[in-house]
Amino acid sequence: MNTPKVGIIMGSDSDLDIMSQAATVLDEFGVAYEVRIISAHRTPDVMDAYAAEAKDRGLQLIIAGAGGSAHLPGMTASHTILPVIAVPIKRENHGHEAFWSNIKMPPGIALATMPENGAKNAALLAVEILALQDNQLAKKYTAFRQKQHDTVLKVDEEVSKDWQSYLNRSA
Ligand code: RP5
Repeated sequence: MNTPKVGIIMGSDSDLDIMSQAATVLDEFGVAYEVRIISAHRTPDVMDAYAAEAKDRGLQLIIAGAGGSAHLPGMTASHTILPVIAVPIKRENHGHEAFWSNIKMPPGIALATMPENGAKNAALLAVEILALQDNQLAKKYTAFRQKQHDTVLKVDEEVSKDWQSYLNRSA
């Protein structure tokens, strides 16, 4: 098993359905990661130790997801010099409190806040950062971007020819 480069952490197992999307993306790119449930308010001691030891254990960055007042991403960032990417968790019965909590990180501690439930983009940003020093990963990521590009061209070709047929076929 490769040493994890990315730590995917979240405040509760109730976040796992969303945060697992980051793990799936990292799997696609062959990036080693670990997944942990670490709560800023229920296990603050574990959060402190995890963040403080992360770099020495070989992690290169952390993706942190939390809902509610969502302290986990910002507090984790304050205990490590690794880049921390925040995923504000938003459920239907939530407001936008987690997003605002994360995006409003005061100056001095950087936190890269994604859109609400943006676990996939969190993983893509992680890949971009890791690819700066990993040519193989950079090639895979470039191929991924090219594939997305080509998919849009193909869809555009079909829609521009006959959008009604396209719409009916997709329905
Ligand atoms: C946050 O509170 C967690 O990140 C989760 O999004 C939310 C609710 O947690 P549970 O009550 O479902 O454990 O700390």
